[in-house]
Amino acid sequence: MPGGVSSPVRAFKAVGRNPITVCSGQGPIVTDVDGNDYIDYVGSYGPLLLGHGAEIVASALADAVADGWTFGMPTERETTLARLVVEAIDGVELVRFVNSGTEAVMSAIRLARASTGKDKLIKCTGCYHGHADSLLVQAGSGATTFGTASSPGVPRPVTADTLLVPYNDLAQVRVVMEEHRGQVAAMVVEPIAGNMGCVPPHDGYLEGLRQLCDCHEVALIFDEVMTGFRIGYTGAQGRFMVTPDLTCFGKVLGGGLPCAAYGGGETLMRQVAPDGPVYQAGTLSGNPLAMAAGIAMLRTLRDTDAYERLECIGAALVSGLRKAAGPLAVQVQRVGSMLSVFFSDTPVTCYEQAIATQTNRFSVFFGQMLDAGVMIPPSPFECWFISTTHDSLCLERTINAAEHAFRAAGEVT
Ligand code: KE4
Repeated sequence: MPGGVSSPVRAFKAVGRNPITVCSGQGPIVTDVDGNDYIDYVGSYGPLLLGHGAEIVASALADAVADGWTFGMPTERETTLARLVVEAIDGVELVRFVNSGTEAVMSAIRLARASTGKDKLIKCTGCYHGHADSLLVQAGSGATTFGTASSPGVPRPVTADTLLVPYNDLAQVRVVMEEHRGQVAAMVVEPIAGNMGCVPPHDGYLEGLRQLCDCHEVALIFDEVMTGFRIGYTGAQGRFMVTPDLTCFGKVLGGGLPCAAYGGGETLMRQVAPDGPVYQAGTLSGNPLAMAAGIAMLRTLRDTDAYERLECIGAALVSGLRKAAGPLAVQVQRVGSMLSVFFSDTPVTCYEQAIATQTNRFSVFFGQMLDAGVMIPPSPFECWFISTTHDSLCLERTINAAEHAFRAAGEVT
């Protein structure tokens, strides 16, 4: 396997350490093949809001396995999960399941282009929407980690229609829409950026995007693969009360199984095959195991105080980290149960500022935390993910480890 991994960020190249090979996880803890335990803030990069091995998900999976795990035909579990999504998200009347966030965003963009009859796409530098060709331009997440502005192998004509704007910069979106008036099909955005580190939207940013898209007849696509069902049951669009034309989901939606989706209003979604001409398909889309895990996850999130608990844990962790950093120039930025630590003396509001932070200090911080048994994502451009199982003992150990790790990082100039 290239890099010995199935996804680049797992190779730990950005932090100069050998990757950890995990053999099991339970609650907030993962155990590696050498028997070392770590408090886990990677959380599979987002899905595990209920921690590793959540009993309610495990038993739903066992039931689904007993029924058979793939048919290539509709199943009741698909309809049940689809109904949960439609009931949770105001802007979604119909939803199509796919197997990854990449597929969800790629398909939503195809639908937006088909329905508007226009080709150009606006994305923000530093926002990551999966590895579809047209989106690997100044992408965030692993692509930033590798400093790959846009991956080789992507033909120039494919990215010629992708227009870039800085995150949190409404004026630049206005300029680009004016410059390409009548040509822009869609703007895709992470409503809370999580792939340049955690960067919240400025007040009014999302509302401004909604207005600009309405004025220019551009489809607004919220990529909620990371935020959907993580920062609240109604996602970022519910928290900020801005309704996009299309929403992409992933991660939490499948409870840790390969599952993603895109959805929107009926008129738009009825253009998707077989109702309409916009083709998109997938052998294992809507597979019963992922549906079962997703149903268990969403019902738990809907019916319990999970989000309140996550908010308390997140607030306690952030205040502990800020205290542990002492006088060191550090920004701890959080929305709900996703956060990140930047070595910077000013808040990070866009990609250009994120890549200007002291990433060398981050690498030292990462290594010290790892050696202390705390696994944070191996990149300053990823988010830490909290679960409902991260208890006060976890927080105490994390903050103690951070005190030493910040001190060591502070010695790096
Ligand atoms: P996947 O194709 O990896 O399922 O989803 C792509 C994607 C789309 N949109 C957003 C907002 C995302 O965060 C992602 C994937 N996130 C990264 C973590 N930052 C996945 C981790 C990895 O690449 O291994």
